Parts: sequence; structure tokens; C-alpha cells
Amino acid sequence: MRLDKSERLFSRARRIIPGGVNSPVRSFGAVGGTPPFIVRGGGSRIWDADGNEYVDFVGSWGPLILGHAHPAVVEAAQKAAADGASFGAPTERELEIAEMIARAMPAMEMLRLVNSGTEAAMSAVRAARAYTGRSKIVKFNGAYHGHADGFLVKAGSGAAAHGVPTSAGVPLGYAAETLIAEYNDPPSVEAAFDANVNQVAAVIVEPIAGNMGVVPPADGFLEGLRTLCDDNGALLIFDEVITGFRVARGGAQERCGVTPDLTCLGKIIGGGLPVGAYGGRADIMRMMSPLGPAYQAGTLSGNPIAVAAGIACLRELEKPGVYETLEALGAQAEVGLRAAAGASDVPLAVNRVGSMLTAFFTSAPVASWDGAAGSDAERYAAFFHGLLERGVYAAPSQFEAAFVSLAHTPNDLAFAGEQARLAMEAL
Ligand code: KE4
Repeated sequence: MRLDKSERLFSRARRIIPGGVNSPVRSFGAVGGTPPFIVRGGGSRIWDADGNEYVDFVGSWGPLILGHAHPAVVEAAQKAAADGASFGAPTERELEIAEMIARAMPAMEMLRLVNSGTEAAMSAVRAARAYTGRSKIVKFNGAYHGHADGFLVKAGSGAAAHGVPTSAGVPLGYAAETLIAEYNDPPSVEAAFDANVNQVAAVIVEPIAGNMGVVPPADGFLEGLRTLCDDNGALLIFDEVITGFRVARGGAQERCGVTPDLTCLGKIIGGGLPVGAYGGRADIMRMMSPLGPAYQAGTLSGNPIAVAAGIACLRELEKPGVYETLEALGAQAEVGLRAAAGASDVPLAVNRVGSMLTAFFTSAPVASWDGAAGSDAERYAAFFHGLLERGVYAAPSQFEAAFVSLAHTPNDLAFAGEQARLAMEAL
């Protein structure tokens, strides 16, 4: 596989953009090698600057649940662009997507659109702090909620992959307001509350962890968080930036039956364009300006083109059977990975919820950050490159989720499974 043009582009990019990328995990720092510069996507495929074709299981890290360049999304964005890119004034589309989101997630009685998952999570935490008058938050080791200062303490995703779970540049005072608990470990959450009585504004959790790789909640874990928050006067925030509209139309909160006080969304609700949202109980959201004293704003929040793409995407997800299809495709992907590992006797743990999954190179079950961190990341890197050379584009980090879209076909998955078998054989 030739990457000459990508190598030239990467070399040029590194002269002006830190690491040559606009988001660290794209740099392949966790797996080594040169990241292909992508020129086009269509359906389940992407093509790079050297003409290499890949079946894509990253899907821009989750937004492209319909696949690349879905006609409805493309047409909606083109039409919106022709009417003007942005007005900095209210538009009907923003109201339409807000109502669509609230229909899917009734716990979002009131919500606001922003431009990214980071903005959604940081704004939700600000709303919780404003509502409770408290300053501390509890997050989980290995969880990632975007790059706002207070979240970059033992963070997952690219922060974990690049060995900076607690980022430089975050003042100790900020970090001190962030308490760390262990995912799927209720006593660690209780301990955080007991050591900070009446100081915790909120617990923020990825209800199905995606940023340590996929780690589902243990039975009763989310219910336990709900009870602990209620018993301690704290709010429960579900960061559903990945899981919202991914694992069900109503996200993880629909699947698990636990109702958060606030929800963060991103990725899928923009259909590949920059849209985030946060919302929840109306009495909490009324803290937000211009109604209340907590300020949050954004020049391009609710951007007409991005929202038009998001509406088109969500409309496709309202069609009957889409989540059954995603479940079937996700299951086929899982079976393919397990068969590939079995054929080469490679120890592998596969965690999957619907169409999001992760293959961990470990023989032990992965139910926490420690489990994920105990995986053989070097072996993952070798597997990743074995797949890439064979035309399969997986997540370039052990601590990420892979995604199957509605554009993937059973043949795509059979192809990927065979390449996984060959890549495992070569390990
Ligand atoms: P953004 O600011 O990147 O749109 O969203 C931040 C965020 C918040 N919450 C969760 C659960 C998330 O997964 C994310 C972002 N996810 C990563 C990949 N796991 C984005 C990829 C990247 O950083 O380039």
C-alpha cells in the first residue's frame, strides 16, 4: 500500500499544525505510521490521497451512522448553504431539531444547541454548578468528555492514548474540582461523595463508555449512580455524545431505563457537521442565560447548514428497523472479530453495544479502565496496521470505539472479518 502523497502532505502539515492534525488522535500517535490523508467518503468507504480504498469503521468517530455522503444529508446541507451559511439569529430549523431530539429523549425537557461535544459537556457542568451552587464534579477514570479544562483529569480517548490523561495547562485549582472515580465501581463513587459532603454538583458519566474502548455499564451501575446522586443532592449528567442516537434512538438512557438530570449530545445529531447539544430538566436549564444567571453562548450555535444536515440524519434514523439493522451488522462485526482471534488463538476480549464495539487484546474481560489499560496496545497497533494494509480502516487507538453504519453491508463485514483473520494470523 503506497502512502507517498499522504507522507508528503503529513510532512508539510507538521510544519504548521501541531502534529500535523487538528485533533491528536488522528495523528496515529498511538499506533505509529503515517495517517492517510482522506480525500473522499461514500457509503461505508473512504479513499485517501494515494487512491487507497478502505472500509471505514471510524465514521469520523461516530457521527456517520448513515455512512459517508448520504444523499439526504448532502442535499439538505447544499440547500441550506444556498440560503446563507449563518445569520446569528433564530431560525425554524433549530426549533425543529430541538423538538426532534426532545421527542427521542424526553428527559431533555429543554435543550440548547452548541458546536461540539466539548461545548455540550462543559455547558452541562456549568448548568449543574449554577443549579446546585456546588463546584466539584465526579468523572470516571478513562472517560472523555471533551477538552474543557476540568475534564482533562485522567481522561480517556486521545488523552489516554497519548499518555497525558491529566493535561498540562490545566491549573491545579481547576483539576482540584474534578474528583475521579472508577467506572463500574460504585464504592469509588460513594467514597468521592463521602469525602466531599455537600460539595459535588454532578456526576458526569458516559453511560456506555466509549473512550476507554467500549465498556458497557455493569448491571445496576447506572441505577446506583442515580441513587447516589439523589441521596447526595447532586445531579446526574449522561454524556451521550457517542451513544445518543447510536445505541438507540433515545440513546443509552432509553436502553438502560435510567433518567439523567442533564444529557450531552454531539456527533450523530450533526450528521457529520458541527452540532452539539445539552439539555435536561427545565428547572435546571432555566439557569442558563438569558433566563438565568449562568452564561453560555456561541456565534455559530445552531448553524443553519449543520442543523439541516442533522435534521436529515435524524429523519433517516426515525425510519422503522434502523436499529435492528445496526444491531445485526454490529453482531456480525463482533462474530468476525471473535472468529479471527479464534483462528489464530489470539487472546481477545470484544465489547459491543449495538453498532459500537472494541476489540481488546487481552484474555481478561474488560469492565473498567484498568481492564482496558491492561490490554496489549502494541499488539493492537500491529493489528490496526494489518487491517489498514488490507483496506480496513479501524480506530487508530486501543482506547476508542469502532462504529458500523447503516451503509455497511454484510459483504463489507465478511470482507473485514477475513482481513481481520489474516491480520491476526500475521501477528
Ligand atoms: P467533541 O468536542 O470532540 O465534538 O466531543 C467531545 C466528546 C465528548 N464526550 C464524548 C463521550 C466523546 O466521545 C467526545 C469526543 N470523542 C472523541 C473520540 N472518542 C473525538 C475524537 C477526537 O478527539 O478527535
